[in-house]
Amino acid sequence: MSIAFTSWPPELAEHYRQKGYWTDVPMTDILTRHQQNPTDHLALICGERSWTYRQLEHDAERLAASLLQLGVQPGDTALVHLPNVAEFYITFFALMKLGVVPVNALFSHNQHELTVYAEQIRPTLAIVSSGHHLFRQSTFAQTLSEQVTSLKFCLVDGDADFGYSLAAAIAGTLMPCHAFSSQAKKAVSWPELNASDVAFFQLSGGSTGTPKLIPRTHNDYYYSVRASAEICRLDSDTVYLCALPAPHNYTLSSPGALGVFYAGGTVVLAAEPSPMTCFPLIQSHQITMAALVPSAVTLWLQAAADDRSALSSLQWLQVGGAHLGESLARRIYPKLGCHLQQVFGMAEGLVNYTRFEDSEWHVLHTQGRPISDDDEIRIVDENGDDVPRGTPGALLTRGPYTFRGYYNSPEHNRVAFDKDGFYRSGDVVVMTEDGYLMVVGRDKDQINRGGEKVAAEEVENQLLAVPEITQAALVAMPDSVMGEKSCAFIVTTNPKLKPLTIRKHLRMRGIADYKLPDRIEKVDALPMTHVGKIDKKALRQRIANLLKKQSQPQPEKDVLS
Ligand code: J2J
Repeated sequence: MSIAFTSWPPELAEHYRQKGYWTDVPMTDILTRHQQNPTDHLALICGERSWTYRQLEHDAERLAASLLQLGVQPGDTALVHLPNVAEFYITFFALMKLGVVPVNALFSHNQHELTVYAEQIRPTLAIVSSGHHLFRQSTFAQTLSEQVTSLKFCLVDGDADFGYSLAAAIAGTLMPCHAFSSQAKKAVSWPELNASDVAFFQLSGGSTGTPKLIPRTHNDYYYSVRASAEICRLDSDTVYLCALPAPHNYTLSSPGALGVFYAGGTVVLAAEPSPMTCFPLIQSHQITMAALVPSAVTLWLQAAADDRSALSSLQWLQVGGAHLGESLARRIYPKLGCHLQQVFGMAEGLVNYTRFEDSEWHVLHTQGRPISDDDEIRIVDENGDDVPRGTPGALLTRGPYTFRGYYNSPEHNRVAFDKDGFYRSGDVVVMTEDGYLMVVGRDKDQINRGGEKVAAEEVENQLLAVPEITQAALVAMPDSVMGEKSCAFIVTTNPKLKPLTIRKHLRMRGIADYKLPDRIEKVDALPMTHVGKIDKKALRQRIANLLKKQSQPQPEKDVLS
């Protein structure tokens, strides 16, 4: 059984097929297409371990076979929670082969997010890591399976005294059965996949109380991957550093690891994007391309000022996920010695790139132009009327790889899309005369914390669940490294309530650390707009002014007073 989701209208689907965007080939092809190559190229490096394309496919097959043995079935769903390790991709391809549809949670996600995702997709299977504090013992897995009764199997990467061993499942030694002997292996037949079906759920950065899931089909996602690989000119010589979270849409598909696998290049995994972790990897694996968020670029520039000799192989640095200031952009080529490519994308679909042949002006000042000629862009004013080029407006889009509805969210979908199926991205952009986009603001209630998206309402709900907090509003405040951090304004019945206590409460409620308010301001009342909504613009202004005042040198005290 396939997952029910809102698909494209038949006439658009037909158009996307005719244009060759949708090829009706499932994404398993990304690996299988390399299996007959006479040279078995290196696909993946993770620490001391590496995989060729044949080894990667072989491991994915073995894991898929183990899962079949366990009783996992096509059409089931899975909750995956793995860090940047090779097993993430092995799992991704194994599940795809089986027609099992995963949510790949970020490793920074905590019990709140995992529970919310599991409640939405009702998974049969969880694949987790004992490297995360939630899965060091069985307690949380147990609680989750009691709460979400569909959950039957848990596979654990790393040492654990519960569940099945992921390593054993990949090695084909999970159970003393015959299915994994070479003879029996031939008997395993994979289900026929329909490329119009949902391949996996992508995560929305969101602005709502509950994190939303984005169904991505084989057809639409594979198109974005192939087109991205082409735009970024990937080939078998590409050595790509994946240092941001592997499940993120950016590092998965823009062109990301899938783009690199499609092109036959090599993906090198890093645990996180600090220069201390990444520079030695760049040097030792002669990495040619990396993807960063602007806050990490700042750290790379600082480190490279001392010594950039490790970066000599790096040709292209992609920067996206959050606003890249022009002055930072300007320093990339002279200080890191590599070219900049700006990327403006979203897990919901639309991705824009500056192109290699673009002028310096476009690369420094714009966030690129869409992947596809059939990415339809509308930029509108508050009445929904199109604005002329050069004028800021809200970005709406539809196209061959932009989704048509959040999973199981009919009410939210009514506001997230216009009547013609255009997705309201929540970004405020300007389009140049020649069709490039500049992101100049946001009209969604979200904080972009160095590329990590925090939905204000989700955190506000958690704050309101803290005893003695009666009102809460989360807004963005400027930060020199992260671009933005979060500030919570709260009204409380207890004037002695400490930020530390509030954070402790939020931690206990199990929200991801990056969603914890960076600053908490107590106020007597929240300002309201004339239509009775919390005036977040006023709050943003208030915290920005306060920060400015605090950063100014205090006037020296008169020694006589
Ligand atoms: C300003 N804001 C940006 C940019 C994204 C490639 C790259 C990034 C994402 C991503 C992605 C921005 N300048 N260059 O999925 O495939 C903000 C916008 C956007 C939101 C989407 C990809 N690049 N943004 O960041 O789903 O506000 O995807 O709507 O996490 O990030 O966030 P997300």
